[in-house]
Amino acid sequence: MLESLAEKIQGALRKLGSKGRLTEADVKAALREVRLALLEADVNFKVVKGFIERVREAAVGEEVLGSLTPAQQVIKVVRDELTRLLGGGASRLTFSPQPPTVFMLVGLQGAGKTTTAAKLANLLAKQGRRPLLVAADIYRPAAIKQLEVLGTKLGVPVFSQGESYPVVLARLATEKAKREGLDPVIIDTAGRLHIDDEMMAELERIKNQVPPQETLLVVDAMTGQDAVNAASAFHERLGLTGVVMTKLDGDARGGAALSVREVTGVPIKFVGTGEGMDGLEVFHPDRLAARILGMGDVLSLIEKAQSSLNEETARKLEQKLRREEFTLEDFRTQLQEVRKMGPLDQILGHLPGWGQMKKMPGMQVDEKELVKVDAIISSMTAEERLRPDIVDASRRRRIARGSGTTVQDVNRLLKQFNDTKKLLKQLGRAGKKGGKVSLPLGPFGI
Ligand SMILES: Nc1nc2c(ncn2[C@@H]2O[C@H](COP(=O)(O)OP(=O)(O)OP(=O)(O)O)[C@@H](O)[C@H]2O)c(=O)[nH]1
Ligand SMILES: [Mg+2]
Repeated sequence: MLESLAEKIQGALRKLGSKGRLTEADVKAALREVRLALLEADVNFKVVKGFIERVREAAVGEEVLGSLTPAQQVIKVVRDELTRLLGGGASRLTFSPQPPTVFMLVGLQGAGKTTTAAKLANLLAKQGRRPLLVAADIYRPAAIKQLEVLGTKLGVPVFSQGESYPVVLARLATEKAKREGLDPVIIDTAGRLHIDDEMMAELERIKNQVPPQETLLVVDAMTGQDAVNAASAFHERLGLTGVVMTKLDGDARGGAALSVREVTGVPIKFVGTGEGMDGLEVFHPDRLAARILGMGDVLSLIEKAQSSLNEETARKLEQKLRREEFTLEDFRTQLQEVRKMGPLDQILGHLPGWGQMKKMPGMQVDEKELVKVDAIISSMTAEERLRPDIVDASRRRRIARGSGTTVQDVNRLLKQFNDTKKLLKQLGRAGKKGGKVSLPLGPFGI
């Protein structure tokens, strides 16, 4: 996510770290590079100007320059300002005190409305709600079908009525939801290539008829400042309550994500991080800021793990860890669970310093490795899986032959297993201390 921007900003700030005392000129030089990085990432130039101004003011204050760890202080200032720019704290969805709550998704063609509607339903269903999806994009029959397919896959009901007017459809859907205790109602609307009056007028009519608790604009992060312009236009006409920034998993430069809140005042509430139904995350400005600065986003990683890990499996795993009975069989189950979370590279992207780490030799993530691991564990006897310490040299040779791998592969797996065991033990211990996991926070050590 926003890798190139992150790399450049980290590069600029790392230079400060190599100096003892900082002068005002050092700070200015670093900020010039940060400014360039932001502009290259297509952040709105006014936003960049204001941002750099605020950071400069805070960073050349006497406290920073005179302090013992001036580089860290500057990084902290940048992090705080970046967090503020991105909206401060996380902005949650509002639910109506009188159900059903209605969320309306709007946006330009191909931004990801239909996918986001389904992902949102999935997320809320996992939290125990009973959403109803509404196919209000009646202009393309394929659009209704698309939502129905996704709904069926997720086991979420989809309300559609062929070509009934969207306004009528929205009303009927809300009535149905009320009758059947479904909540929230998530309306997927039609997109247009450009902002046109007809589309806005229809969305306004739906809005007045229902009215929704949240009018969420779905924008494609890959479209840069166009996304910000679209947000301004939609907000002016409809009064948006939130933005969903999709396709941040791709090579979006970040300009849209970093500008939209400051330009429109509308908070980003969710980010889309993949085409799959789990690719939607609550947006946390502080965490994205930390990630851009290479401090990692361990909290999001843990949340993702928690929502993907089967609760029962997680509980069992924890018990085993506590009793120190974690075996290779568990290791394999855990690997399978991890694979459910999504592409490995994306998962690891949450880790502090991963951007740097993955360039190091031997750190490339290879999904094929996981298949090998599976084969190796399958070639072990039940006893060996329970007690890997009995796997001596001759057993290693047998296992390698049986799994079509090499002894080195088997050695590596056993080492990984031991490392994981250690890491999990640490996490388990930290988890018990009020849920705060204290991992080293990245290359700057803040
Ligand atoms: N990589 C990635 N792809 C996404 C994401 N969100 C949506 N997409 C993809 O973007 C494409 C368009 O998504 P749709 O949900 O159909 O977009 P839409 O806004 O409903 O489009 P229209 O109904 O034509 O206006 C699809 O191929 C989705 O899989 C995301 O967060 N990441
Ligand atoms: Mg659609």
